[in-house]
Amino acid sequence: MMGSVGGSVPGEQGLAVNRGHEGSLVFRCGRFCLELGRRTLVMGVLNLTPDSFSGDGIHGDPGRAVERAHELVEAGADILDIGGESTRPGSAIVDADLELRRVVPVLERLGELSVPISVDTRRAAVAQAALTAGASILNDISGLGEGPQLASLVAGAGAGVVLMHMQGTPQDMQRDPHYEDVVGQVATFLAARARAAREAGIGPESIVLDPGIGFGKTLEHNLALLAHLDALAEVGYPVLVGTSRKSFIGQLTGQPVETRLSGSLASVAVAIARGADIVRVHDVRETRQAVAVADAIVRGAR
Ligand code: HH2
Repeated sequence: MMGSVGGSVPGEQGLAVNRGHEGSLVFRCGRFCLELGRRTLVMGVLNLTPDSFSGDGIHGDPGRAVERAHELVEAGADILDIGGESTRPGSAIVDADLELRRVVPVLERLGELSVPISVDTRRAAVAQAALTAGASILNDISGLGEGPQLASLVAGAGAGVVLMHMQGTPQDMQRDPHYEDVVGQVATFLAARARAAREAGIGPESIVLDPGIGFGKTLEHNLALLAHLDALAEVGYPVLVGTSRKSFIGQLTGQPVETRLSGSLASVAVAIARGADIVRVHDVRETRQAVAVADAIVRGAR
């Protein structure tokens, strides 16, 4: 949590995004106001699933999940992202009841953490229960694309939202992803979703954009989005990137998911150099080290 924020700069289509002194921004989410810009924030992933692609899911043991949440905060997570549904390519669709049973008991046991918790869901029932149980951010891989209810929930709770781009659905998104201009199309889509979020009453300082690495994208699409992340930052909102252990790293290195840490750290460093404000990762402690070095070079942060 931070103190004062300063003036404002023009953002997408004349929207003003408040920026603090020395180019910093803020992300307002529930009772938290996170400072961005001076250093990169690390979002630690806590999957409450049996089938997450990274193999790190904790399933059916809320006590162990709470322990893991504390470990991630101890390792330096600035935000915890909790999800009860795997969205890896071809994953099984989970019904809202099951997702609720996975997520809510853990949130209730976590109580008031020192960092904001985000809930990774596309379902209004899950978002509502999670925001009531203590979550401060909705991380929506559909970019609030599954009906107007989600946006009103976020606005009503004063929560933050991560709007992610995805082409297709997790079930079919990797079949034949196609773009004329992936960077332009993703930026245009996210600008439109941010506009819709604001029209629904979500404040500009509560919106973060995410290109959705691996969500309906080929290797070339992912590389173009990371290389041109600055185009997304120009939309006028903070940018979050999730590259951790993803298959494009396997495609480039030949490594299986359990040994993609080095490749993941390289992608984090480049994402920071290209304008990422928040990185979503499984390996928080190791990422903090990469972020400290990248931030010192890119932002002059010590
Ligand atoms: N990636 C995953 C899930 N949620 N949310 C955002 N905003 N950005 C991402 O890149 C992103 C995300 C996939 O990673 P993971 O949660 O580890 O896998 P799974 O969906 O298989 O549980």
